[in-house]
Amino acid sequence: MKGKRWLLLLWVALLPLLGLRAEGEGSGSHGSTRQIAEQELREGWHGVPVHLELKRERQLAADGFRIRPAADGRSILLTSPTATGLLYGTYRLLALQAEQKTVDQELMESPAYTLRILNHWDNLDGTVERGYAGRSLWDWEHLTDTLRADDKQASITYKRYIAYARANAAVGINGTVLNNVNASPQILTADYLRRVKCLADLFRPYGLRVYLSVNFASPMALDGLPTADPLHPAVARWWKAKTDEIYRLIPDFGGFLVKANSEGQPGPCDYGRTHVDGANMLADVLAPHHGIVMWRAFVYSPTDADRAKQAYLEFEPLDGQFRPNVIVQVKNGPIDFQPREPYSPLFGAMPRTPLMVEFQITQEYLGQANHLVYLAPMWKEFFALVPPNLLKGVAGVANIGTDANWCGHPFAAANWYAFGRLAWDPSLSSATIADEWLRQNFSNDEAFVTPVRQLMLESREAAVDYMMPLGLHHLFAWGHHYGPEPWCDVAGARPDWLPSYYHRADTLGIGFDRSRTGSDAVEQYPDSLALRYNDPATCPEEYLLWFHHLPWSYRMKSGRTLWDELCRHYDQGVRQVRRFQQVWDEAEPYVDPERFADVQSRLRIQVRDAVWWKDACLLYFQRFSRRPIPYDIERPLHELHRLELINLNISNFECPNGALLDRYR
Ligand code: BDP
Repeated sequence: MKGKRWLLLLWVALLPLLGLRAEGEGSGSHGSTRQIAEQELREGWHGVPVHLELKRERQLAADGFRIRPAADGRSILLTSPTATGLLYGTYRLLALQAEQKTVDQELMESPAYTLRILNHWDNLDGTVERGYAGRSLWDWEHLTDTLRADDKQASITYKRYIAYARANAAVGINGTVLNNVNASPQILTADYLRRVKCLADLFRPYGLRVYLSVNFASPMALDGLPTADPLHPAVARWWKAKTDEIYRLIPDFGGFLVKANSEGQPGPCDYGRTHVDGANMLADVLAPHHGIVMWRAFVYSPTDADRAKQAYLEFEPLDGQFRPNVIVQVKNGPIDFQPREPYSPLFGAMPRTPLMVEFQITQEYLGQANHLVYLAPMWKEFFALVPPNLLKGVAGVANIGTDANWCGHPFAAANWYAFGRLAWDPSLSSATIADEWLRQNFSNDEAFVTPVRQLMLESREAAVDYMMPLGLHHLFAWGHHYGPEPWCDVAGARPDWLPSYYHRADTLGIGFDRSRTGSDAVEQYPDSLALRYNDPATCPEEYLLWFHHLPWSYRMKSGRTLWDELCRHYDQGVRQVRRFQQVWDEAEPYVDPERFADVQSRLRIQVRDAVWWKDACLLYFQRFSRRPIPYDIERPLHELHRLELINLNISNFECPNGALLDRYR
């Protein structure tokens, strides 16, 4: 931790810092939440007096709020049915002030979802799975029963917890799953639960509820039960006792997130039971406490079935069988957080089951902390096809760590922000959210905001273009998923862990045939979409190679061949990030030197990586297409055989992209 810069670099930095609070103040009464709102206004609000009032109103959902300027303009009335709503309204006022917007009209907001939850993939040893921003925020060692303000380390982390809760409240996030879905049973020991309670107490006044990921085999691992069969009475008894123990410590505990029978995790299917059996058993022990189970649908097994079809095949038949407090949590796409996927067909296919979408905020497949990729457009693409009211809640895999700027790349915090804003109101546009974030974090100067907002809006499409355009997916390197490895072949690996399973390039063409005559994944979509996706002539080109295997000579809408079009997309991606460099360099007068240099340096890496992606993919696919790269686009800079040697898992490799390796480690 370098000084306290981490506090200064987030959007809430515009708000004055809270001091260290007295122990025990996180007791969760409405009073303390309200006091925080009042203190925030006292310290950060420069306008006319704001009066806070707790008040039920038919038009407002629980944590909604109404902001009403008095007719004479001399005061503002902020009302909400809950103290948390008052706090949200307070942060909205402060945000408007930071964006230099006047509060001269009534403003009424209610959250679209009651579940707006971050999923931390944090391990108990302090590492973060797919985390690119330092270590886990949770300093388990110092999280003892009382957080002592005189203990230096404890006080640093204490302030960070408060800043974290505050940042979440500022964008309306109201839940946090503290630990990795690949869960260690240890989290449920009495010792860890006491520490979890500390966090829950700190977060409560900010309206932030704590949840835990649980390992389905915990009864065996922790107490030596011979089985974790959900229908075995001793197992259900164990979970009931454990759940009661949790609620004695944390009366408003949110519930469990479960990854079961997925990628080697234990689950009910190990005992011939179903996901319903497992989820309902947990739901029953949580129900008396009003807790929920978020049961993940990220499942795929080494069968012959197309991996993109598997979650649907396993879960759709279970519709209507889950308890009301089970929510099936489904990744936005059918495979795994790729730069672009069509939506998962499970949405819409389980009308009698509450569903949550799981987005990935951390950029596992999008250049990690090195690439500037603003994710709101990707999530909006999902909401354009999946009506927001079909969902019960929204979860996002967090990108937050102990790095001085919280999220690694200075612009990655925009994705945390955008996640919260869209979970609050999925109808907000990507541009509005980018605009808010830039104004709150950098400058209100139009000369800065307009071009940088445009850069952000284009950044996701640029990444798709230089990584895997036209519906290509999973061309990533083995394990770390950073760079390109379309050739990757690991002896003995499951086929669906290898890029060739997905791109299927051969001398005839490229792409995965998921049409009716192929794996028939199209059949899982509603009829109108299935029809559209099934025919290459009507399939949106951005999904073309997701649904079709087509000849290299296939004519695209542009009149070009598929091969030429592919080359152009890669080239376009590279040219766009070069343009981003220019935009950023021109923004120098509006940005502090430290953040300016940081973003500048990461953009240089991004451009080099984009060239790396383009060369690796085009030179590799050229082996099959046997066609020239169109002569009017930039020639490859690398030799394919050298790119094939890159292995970021090997420390002494001489990489053509030295900076990348420095950053990566
Ligand atoms: C994949 C990640 C892996 C996660 C898994 C999951 O590579 O680390 O454990 O998803 O979501 O994207 O369970």
